[in-house]
Amino acid sequence: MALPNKPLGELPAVENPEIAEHECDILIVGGGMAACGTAYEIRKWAPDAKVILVDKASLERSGAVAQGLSAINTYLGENNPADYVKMVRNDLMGIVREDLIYDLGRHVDDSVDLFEEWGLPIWKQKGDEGKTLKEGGKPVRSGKWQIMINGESYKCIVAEAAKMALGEQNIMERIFIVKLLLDANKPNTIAGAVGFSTRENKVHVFKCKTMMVACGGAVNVFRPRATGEGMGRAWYPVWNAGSTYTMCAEVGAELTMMENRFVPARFKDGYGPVGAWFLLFKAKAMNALGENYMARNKAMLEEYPPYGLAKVPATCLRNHLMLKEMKEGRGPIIIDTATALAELGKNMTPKEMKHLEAEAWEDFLDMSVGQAGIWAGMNIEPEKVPSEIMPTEPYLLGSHSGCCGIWVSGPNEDWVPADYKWGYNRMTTVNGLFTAGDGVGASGHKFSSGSHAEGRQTAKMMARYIRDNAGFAPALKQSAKELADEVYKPVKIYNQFKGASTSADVNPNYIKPRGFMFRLIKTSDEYAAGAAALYMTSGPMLKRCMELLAWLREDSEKLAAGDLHELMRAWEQYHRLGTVESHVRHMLFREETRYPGFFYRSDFPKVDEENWKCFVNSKYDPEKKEWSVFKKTWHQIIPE
Ligand code: SFD
Ligand code: AMP
Repeated sequence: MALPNKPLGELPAVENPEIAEHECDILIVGGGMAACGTAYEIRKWAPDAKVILVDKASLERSGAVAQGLSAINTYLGENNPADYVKMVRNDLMGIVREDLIYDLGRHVDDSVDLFEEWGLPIWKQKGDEGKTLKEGGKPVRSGKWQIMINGESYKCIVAEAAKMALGEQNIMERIFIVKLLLDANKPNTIAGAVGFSTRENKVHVFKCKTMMVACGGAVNVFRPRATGEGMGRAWYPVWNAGSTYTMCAEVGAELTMMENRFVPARFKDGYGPVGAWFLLFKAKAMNALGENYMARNKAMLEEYPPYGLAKVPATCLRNHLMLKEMKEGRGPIIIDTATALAELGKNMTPKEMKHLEAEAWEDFLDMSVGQAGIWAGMNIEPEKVPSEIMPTEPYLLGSHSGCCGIWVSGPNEDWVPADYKWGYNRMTTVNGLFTAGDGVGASGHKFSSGSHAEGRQTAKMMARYIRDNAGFAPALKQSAKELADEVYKPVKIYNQFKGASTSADVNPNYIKPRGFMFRLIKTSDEYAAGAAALYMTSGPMLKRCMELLAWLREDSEKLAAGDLHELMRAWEQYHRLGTVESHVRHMLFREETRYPGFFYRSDFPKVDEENWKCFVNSKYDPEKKEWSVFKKTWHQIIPE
């Protein structure tokens, strides 16, 4: 049910929007890789259930894969799931949920086979062109786990399959979900959600028996390196605003490893990913003196056994070595694209060489078009001129090379430790509430394919959940009108006070989302180890950060919105705030530096395996309105 594009200009918000109420068995919140996986799979397990999918954007181009991708980063192929667990464990400095990772590893390839069946072109080795993966065609691997694709239309392809499986009439686009709703009678049980249309003055209230929330990770939660107009450019999708973490936490879902973050090394300013350059094109990074800093600073890796000593040292440690160069004034950091292409092209004909250069451009044209724009604008021919790379601002996510997120049940199988499972695979600690992709914590390196596969896994479990709870009739605590008033509160505040000053954006009685955003990202950047602080913080800095965030939370009651776009921005900022608070709360609790290169605690500068080889979890009590943060036991399942 796509709504038409809006006309030029923003759509004014009215004080009393229309209210629409919907009832369904299964609600899917989000329309990204994970949600499309659920939508595709659900009919198989629950053919008669009423299912609704709600996306804040348009399914065809929403979420992290909006621009497309050049690689599928998780395809096991000839590898086995136990080795996949070992790789993820090492990359995330030891503390991961091995049950979830193993479970994902044994299912992910099936999603990749489907993508190919639906029309996604997957590169094949010479001689195997025309053969699908399923038929034994050998993919072109950029790395041990990654395969190359022509992926500009990746999301369109995956979305189309989801739409066809679920039926377009069950897909509601451009509806921003603001909060989840607990059942009025059954404690700790999900019963619905409320959101609003970004295209018409309409609040939507949903009642459901079970729900899957996959609204991606959190972007623009730290002051970005990009400024001014460039602020629209970030590496991860700017639209994903921590909705997953904040909304699930607010209904009492336990969070895990929210102290974790991802600071990717990226091509400077355009945020072009580096994977294909390092892995496929075999490029080397170096300091301004032309030295390979991974070799120069090798001894630093030895300080972090076993994570630094693996064949591929953990991603944060690779950053750690790069940051040393930057801190000591040996920047800019350069990726030597010219030498890499020359080496690869040594035995190539001019025609083959041209093809190689085209692939270098396509890597960005397929997934990060702004980077290609920067190359063009700065006269950078990668076969002639090197490029700068840099560590970006931090991102919070659970599906790429980070692992913050929600604590979920693992598979209900014998080999899974008892405290890792409570019945339904990927269900949070709230009954009936599931998550996947960036939502699932302590289980990174799923990427696009793994997120889709995980979404599919939740489908099967949600079908079982509604079967097991057939008598459950969800009931909401608030009326639809009360919920609509809450969602439209920023509009009422704006209308009430807009006459108090000559500028719509500056007012003694309210704060606009843009101003709110600047306060939030300045605070996280300066106090919670952002790029400006070279990713350094300490206990006192984090405590101060929490004080400043508490004042911002007070002011979140006064967010004001004059139009529908601003109303979405207001709630996005609210979701970002909750996510940053969780991040800082966890950073403060974990008294060690578990991820050097992602952030440092000056008061606890080393990894402390003795005291901190455990999860940090937190939980909000929606009744008492109190947070608790605590340690949770880590289990090793796969031997070294
Ligand atoms: O190059 C609401 N990713 C890569 N994965 C790969 O497999 N290969 C790559 O090459 C990858 N790289 C990469 C990647 C991402 C990006 C942005 C770039 C490069 C530039 C990672 C994957 O894309 C990622 O792991 C998955 O997409 C995660 O899936 P999921 O489903 O957890 O999140 P999503 O796809 O972003 O979808 C989120 C959805 O939620 C909606 N939404 N809906 C309603 N209400 C709200 N409040 C909402 N908030 C958000 C969104 O609209 C969206 O539909 S590389 O770097 O390595
Ligand atoms: P990226 O483009 O940085 O998002 O990375 C894509 C994939 O390549 C991910 O699986 C990364 O873990 C991997 N990767 C990126 N850089 C390196 C590197 N220098 N060495 C090994 N793996 C890498």
